[in-house]
Amino acid sequence: MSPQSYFVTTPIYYVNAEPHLGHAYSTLAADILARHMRQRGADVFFLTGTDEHGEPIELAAEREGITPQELADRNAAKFEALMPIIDASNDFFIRTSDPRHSAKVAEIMQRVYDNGWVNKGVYEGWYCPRCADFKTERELGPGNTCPIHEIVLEKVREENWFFRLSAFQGQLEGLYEERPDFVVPDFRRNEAVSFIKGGLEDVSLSRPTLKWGLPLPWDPEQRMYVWFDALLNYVTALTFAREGEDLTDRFWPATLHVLAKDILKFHAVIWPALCLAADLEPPRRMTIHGYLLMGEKKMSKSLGNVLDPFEVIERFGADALRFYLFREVSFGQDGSISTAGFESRYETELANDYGNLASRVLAMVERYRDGTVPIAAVDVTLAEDFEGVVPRFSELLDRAELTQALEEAWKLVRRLNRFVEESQPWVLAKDEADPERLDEVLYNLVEGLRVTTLLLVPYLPASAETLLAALAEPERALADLGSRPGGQSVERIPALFPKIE
Ligand code: ME8
Repeated sequence: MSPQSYFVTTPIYYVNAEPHLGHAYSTLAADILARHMRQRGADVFFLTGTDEHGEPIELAAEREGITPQELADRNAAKFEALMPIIDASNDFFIRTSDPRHSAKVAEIMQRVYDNGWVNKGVYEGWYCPRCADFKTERELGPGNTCPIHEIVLEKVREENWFFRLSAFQGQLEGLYEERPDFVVPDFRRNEAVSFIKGGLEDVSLSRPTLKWGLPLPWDPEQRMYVWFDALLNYVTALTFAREGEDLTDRFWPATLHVLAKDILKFHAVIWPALCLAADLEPPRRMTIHGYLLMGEKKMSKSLGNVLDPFEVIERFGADALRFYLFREVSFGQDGSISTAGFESRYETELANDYGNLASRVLAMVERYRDGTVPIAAVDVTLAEDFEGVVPRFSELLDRAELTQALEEAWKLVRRLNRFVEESQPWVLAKDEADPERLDEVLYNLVEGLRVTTLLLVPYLPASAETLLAALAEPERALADLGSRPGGQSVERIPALFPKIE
């Protein structure tokens, strides 16, 4: 396949609190896609970072008696440190308090203003300081509460600048008609479309009372509503991520934004309109995932109930966490996670199905063939089950079906285990009753393990590297069963996923 550019992003996370597993989840989804696309030879740029302005940060800093910048510095460092720990291969980490970002935002917003997409007006409505978002009457919970944070909201009335979102109604409807996969999965697309069809209102672009925000270039008394500053990160980052280089032409429009359903409206409605208003091409696509749930409630900084990714990784390793999250929770849906569920999948799937398979195969090649993989033919029945897996797997990931793609790979893991049981190499090895069949079985096991592990690289990057090195595999591109003839020397390795004590 010819190299092509692939720009994938995560939401930039608020620095009013520390990173939790929910943030790791979105980042890992983007990482899996980025790693997979690199294997396919694409020119990949993977962006993540932190959203550092706005009232939630201002309020959190005030509670702690420090400045917003101090709070931002402290927590942004924790988000940045999370990336290597979860093995995220991001190409850049943007911080919106970076002056290079601010300068670019001012330039773009001035263009929006000059193009005539901004109005002055009076805003009256329900504002949630934790969401940094206004709620419509329809959205309010009982007793005028925020449906997400369950806090009582105040009605505010203030002079604001407005972004003329309503003017983009027709263009947005047209965009959704032209591009059926602009938002996936479909049920999220339908939500966005029905929101648009319900009639768009202009949105508040600035707040006079906000202190911790970027000044509007044409009215510096007013501070920019954080969402405009935040959404623009996806384009500003490209202008300064590489010293002395502007990556915009190479990577914009973004191939894929990864985000959860909580910020669908901002990305699927406001963001494409803002792009149009700023003479930018809208992104190609976005994939909306659900929430990781612990005991039925959304796991969040505000509601507590946080599972610490640092702790999980310390015990089980990043690969195990990556695997569990995308195996247990069907990507796109909400799903519950638990320590018990985690341990059970670790034992049965990672340690037994995969780790044990790898150990057995390597051990048998060493014992029966002195560590050299026999040169033999592809087993016909095994070939049937591997047939077409590379395009099938790739197509699933093209649609951001991360759980289904993992299942495709795991079917092969299970198939290889059945192949061991059916062919019983230890019986064939007795007195070398049928040395050719033993050659064939060992060759096919190594080959199957190689092909499957190449698929698993994005999910289990560290373990896959270890195993591919042991299999003397120099390539990382996806491969078909039988594409390598055998003859290489393999090495035994310690258990990839040791049993939990
Ligand atoms: O909304 N399950 O930042 P944020 C799954 N700064 N994903 C979760 C999650 C959970 N329980 N909790 C959080 C913001 N996430 C804005 C975004 S983008 C231009 C600005 C993930 O810190 C998920 O991706 O509240 C969600 O959309 C995001 O974190 C919200 O992060």
